Amino acid sequence: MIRRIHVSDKKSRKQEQLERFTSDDRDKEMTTNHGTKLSEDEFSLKAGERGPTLMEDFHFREKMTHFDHERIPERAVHARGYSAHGEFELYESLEQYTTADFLTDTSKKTPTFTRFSTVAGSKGSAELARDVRGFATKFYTEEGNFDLVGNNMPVFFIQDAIKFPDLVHALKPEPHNGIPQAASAHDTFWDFIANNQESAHMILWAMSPRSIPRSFRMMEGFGVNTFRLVNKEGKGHLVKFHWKPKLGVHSLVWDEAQKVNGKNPDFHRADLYEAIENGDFVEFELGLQIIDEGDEHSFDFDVLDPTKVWPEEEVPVKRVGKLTLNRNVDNVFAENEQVAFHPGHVVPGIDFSNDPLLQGRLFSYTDTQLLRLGGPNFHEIPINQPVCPFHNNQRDGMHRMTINRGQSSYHNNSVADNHPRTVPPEEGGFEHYQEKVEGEKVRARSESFKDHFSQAIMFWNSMSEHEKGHIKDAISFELGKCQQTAVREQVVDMLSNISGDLASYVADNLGLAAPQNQAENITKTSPSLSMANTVQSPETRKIAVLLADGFNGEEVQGVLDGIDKAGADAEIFSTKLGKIKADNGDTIEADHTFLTGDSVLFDAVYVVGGPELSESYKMKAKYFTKEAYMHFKPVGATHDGKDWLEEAGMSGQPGIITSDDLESFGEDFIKAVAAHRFFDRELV
Ligand code: HDE
Repeated sequence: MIRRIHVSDKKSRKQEQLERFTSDDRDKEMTTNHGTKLSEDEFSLKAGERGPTLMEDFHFREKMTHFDHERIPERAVHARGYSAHGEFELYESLEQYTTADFLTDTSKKTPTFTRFSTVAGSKGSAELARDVRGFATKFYTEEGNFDLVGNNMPVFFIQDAIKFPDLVHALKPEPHNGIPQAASAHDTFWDFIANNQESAHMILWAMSPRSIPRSFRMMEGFGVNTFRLVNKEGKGHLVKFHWKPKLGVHSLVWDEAQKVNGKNPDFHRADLYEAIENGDFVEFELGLQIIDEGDEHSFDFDVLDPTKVWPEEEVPVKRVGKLTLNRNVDNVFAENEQVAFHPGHVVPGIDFSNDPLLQGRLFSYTDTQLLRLGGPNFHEIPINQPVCPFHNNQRDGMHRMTINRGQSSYHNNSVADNHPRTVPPEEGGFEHYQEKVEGEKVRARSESFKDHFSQAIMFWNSMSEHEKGHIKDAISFELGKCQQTAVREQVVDMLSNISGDLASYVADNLGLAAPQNQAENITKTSPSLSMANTVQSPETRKIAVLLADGFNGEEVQGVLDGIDKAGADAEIFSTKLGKIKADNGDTIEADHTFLTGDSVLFDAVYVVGGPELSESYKMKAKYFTKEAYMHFKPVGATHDGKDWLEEAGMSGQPGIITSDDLESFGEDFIKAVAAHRFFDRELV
């Protein structure tokens, strides 16, 4: 629900640039695309009022042709996404590691554009699919665009880019029937997993609660691939990029996620849009894990292997700056659809490693934009333009916008005094890192990439009981949707290399024999992998308040004030919209009815009720509350509400706050809201 519209008065360089391309139709006359004013826009030109439409109707032809060509191909993966503008501020200079100006000059605010996405579903699919989320940010630096094209999970399914088309074919709806949409719960995906066991670590992440985030604002982001920072002396450091959300990492539960998909398929985009419109700007800290190149071989995994994390306990994450998302897009097509990310968009001071997944990505992203955006000039689309000047001898092609003056479009030349000129590295020209590389030409996997299970076991060991339970049920669900027993059996066998407990649980759920393999006895843990110890905050949490005429006005006002002070949002539910009367004569406007809103769209419920409730009200309110309870959400109740909770057997359970002392009730309830969920609740 949007509370207030925030209008930012300070414009970034990117915003100023974009405004040169924006158009506002208010108070304007309607014309054709060629500027001819139009006197009529409802009727096509006909030979007689009841006659056929005439070919000469240029207005009709132009309007219809444009409409017929409005769609462009959706992204092959990450089709469903949503974006916001923002800015990046650096805490301290990183000149020890890099020359990139946005990572060395703390006085700069770098404009950014971030797009979050699901991976598997098509552009119109629901947002709470069990899926990885994309987290791609374009930094419009003064030295060119740097794109950090990451995900909300730090590892990937495969080690070599050549397998990406196979992975995506297996994940997407099956080709013979186009089912299922936006879901990995089907035979081909799990068949791929079982037959490509390098996916063992990632599949645990994908089955963990992280694949159904509460909000784009409550996920971590990871660059996944290993990059390189290069300093003034030309010295390189290997680096992994992280985003740490200010609001912590939080997820939904699966039953809830499935219902959200029906109740509000736009749940995540609406959440982001509304937060920004309300002035609740979204903050992530940029974190870097940095390894001296001399230490490249001192870990029990290969630092170039994208199926491995660098455990944060071994390589700490240095928080170096802050990203704030503070402006919604003006036009979803022009910005969110046309933005073209590319891990190869780097600036001097940032370079690549030989991570074989990254190497392949460096090819794929430009290639896909050529198809999707219709030609080689997509860098001229406003959202993609750098804020610094850009000149070269590339010319022409579909939809060229720039009008290049002059006779020469080649290098070297004498007719234009050899302009545009190249720039030596000391003056800011990009110089590739001079890494010594030699080897036989081979199609092979490095020996150091062959351990697929140690880190999967470490991940499993690091999960809280709730997370383990979530993973067990997620895999049981997904395999339960598979049709082929052989696929189920192969996956269970694979799981038994990670954990006997996990494999037996899933096997039992599927009616399969207990698996035979024995997981290696690895006890290593990495506590940072678990969401259990994340930041807890009530800020921007949505609380449903169930009211009916005659409610205790003074008490409710006190609780609502407390909710507001904590930075959370209360939204009022009743049987109909309009004013609800309190016992003291005050009134409050209902935001939702039980028809227009739903428990699954809220973080917590505050049950107040009223003295004279209809049976229908009671039934709906009880169902609403029970559902929140089953999803482990905090429920607060006073007066009549308390009695219902007791009747329904919910009282006394963790996260159920009931008290007649208003002050302690308010405090305890807000604490419970911040805690997010109470997984130790015994469900009745
Ligand atoms: Fe992508 N990926 N990817 N990917 N990826 C695309 O590019 C690709 C990978 C990621 O919001 C495509 O413009 C290959 C890892 C994000 O516009 C495509 C490989 C990570 C987005 C492509 C990978 C990502 C994409 C499709 C394996 C996390 C959405 C449309 C070698 C670090 C960007 C497009 C947006 C998009 C290729 C693996 C992140 C086809 C070949 C690992 C966030 O080019």
